Amino acid sequence: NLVPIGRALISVSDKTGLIDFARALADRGVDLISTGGTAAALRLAGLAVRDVSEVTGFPEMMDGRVKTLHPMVHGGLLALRDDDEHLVAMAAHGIEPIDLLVVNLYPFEQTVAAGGSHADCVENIDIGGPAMIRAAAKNHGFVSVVVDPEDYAPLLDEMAAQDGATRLTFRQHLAQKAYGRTAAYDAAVSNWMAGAIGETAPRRRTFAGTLRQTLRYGENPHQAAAFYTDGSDRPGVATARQWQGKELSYNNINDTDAAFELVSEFLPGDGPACAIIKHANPCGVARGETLIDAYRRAYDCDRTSAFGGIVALNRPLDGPTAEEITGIFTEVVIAPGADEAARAVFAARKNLRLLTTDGLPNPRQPGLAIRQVSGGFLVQDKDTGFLSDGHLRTVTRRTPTAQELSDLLFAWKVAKHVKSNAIVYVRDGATVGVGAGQMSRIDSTRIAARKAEDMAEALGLAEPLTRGSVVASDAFFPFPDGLLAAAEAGATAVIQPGGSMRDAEVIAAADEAGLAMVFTGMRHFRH
Ligand code: 93A
Repeated sequence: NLVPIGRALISVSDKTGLIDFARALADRGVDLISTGGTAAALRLAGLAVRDVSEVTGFPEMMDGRVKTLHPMVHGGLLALRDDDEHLVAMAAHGIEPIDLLVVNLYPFEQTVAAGGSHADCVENIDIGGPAMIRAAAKNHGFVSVVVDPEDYAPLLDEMAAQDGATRLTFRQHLAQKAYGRTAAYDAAVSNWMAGAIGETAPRRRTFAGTLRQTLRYGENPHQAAAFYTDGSDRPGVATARQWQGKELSYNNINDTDAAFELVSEFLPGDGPACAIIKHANPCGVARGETLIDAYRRAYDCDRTSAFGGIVALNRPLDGPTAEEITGIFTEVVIAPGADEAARAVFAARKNLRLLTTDGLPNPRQPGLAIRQVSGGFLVQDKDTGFLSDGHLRTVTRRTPTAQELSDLLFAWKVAKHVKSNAIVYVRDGATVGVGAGQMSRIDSTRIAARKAEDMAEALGLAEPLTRGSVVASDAFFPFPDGLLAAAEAGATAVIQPGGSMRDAEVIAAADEAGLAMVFTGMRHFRH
């Protein structure tokens, strides 16, 4: 199954590493064929190369739309070298075997990401490249196909070890990767077209990603895992720069994403904000006069859970906040930047992972949320539901005060990012109790209140911080009991979607307890 490489067709848009690679092939005596731009680059570097037009007997035409789509190319890629009929056909038509195909495609994804015009995007849909890649990959019994400059060095190593040839297993791995690339490419084209024709609903979507990194393990050490990007270039964990610390784990990536998406609900105009996440749920979220103030107030919601947490900030990390964060063990810090003083503080903490992004993701930008079930995928629009106080309807006799209203809106934003059933108590722009992921709403209400009691004890306060707080519920209270439990914990105002069969009972209970309650008419389930 060893196949020596005698001839290579190289046609690449991304010319990274091209010259060194092609020179190494030429030094091994490999005959080089190339398309226009690639051939020009190789010649400029002093390498001998034949134009593909010489091989096909046709000029590249129609703005390059037709350059390699020819039987002289595809015959050379597809012919079975051990099939007599194929060999006869090759001889009859003067088709030379191509043993190595090196292609990377027109930069379609980059053109879309850069906001290219419709015509530009269309012109960057590569046709000849994928056709050759698929042909070469099909014929992996004889042909090696390289679609990624990162595979140049491994291919040269393989050739060095195999005396200028490649083994079948090596070619199989290349072919498997090649089909993944063409699938992801066509998925990007299809999804761009969906947007272009206004088909934005989660119907008719194609799913494929590009491997960003393999992970040491998944949620548990016995699970293998990897991280794929979807090419959307949204500021976040997929595009962040990691300055220091160990490689991110599967759970780190999941939690960092949850943290950053949550803190991004607080636009820079809302002032500094901080979210601390554990197991994909917030254990503290706060606004502050300064960033360090926001961090301290978020930390004070649940100091126990914050240990080993993920910290996300809505503005660049500064030195004093960095110093404060190092007071406890933290897994990851993510922020839209970090100044030199902050980086110097963290440099002494080798294990702390620092990630920075170019700005915050826009929480209202539409997108898809995908989850797997056995046998399929569930796809829905991302929850970009957004509320302003204009949407609120006061349903109780008492109207919330301005301070209560501000805290209610804060609590609502946080509740959107808490696993259901979600209950969030907030006081003065900081969470003071979070109840997450319970199967009954009343349990979430009680757990959040009890955690606030524990914190009051730890901080040496006379009473829990839920006294004089407001509370948000991600979905309606089905019975008055949850609402009454919140009132008992000291909440004075409530925000919830409303819409229960028993709304009238719940409203009456609120009036009885002197609570102000607003309905949002919108639910934020998150499972
Ligand atoms: O326009 S194409 O779809 N038609 C083709 O026949 C064709 N053959 C190769 N694009 C085609 N290619 C692509 O050209 C390759 O996939 C590669 O990305 C690019 C290299 O062009 P150049 O060598 O002129 O820079």
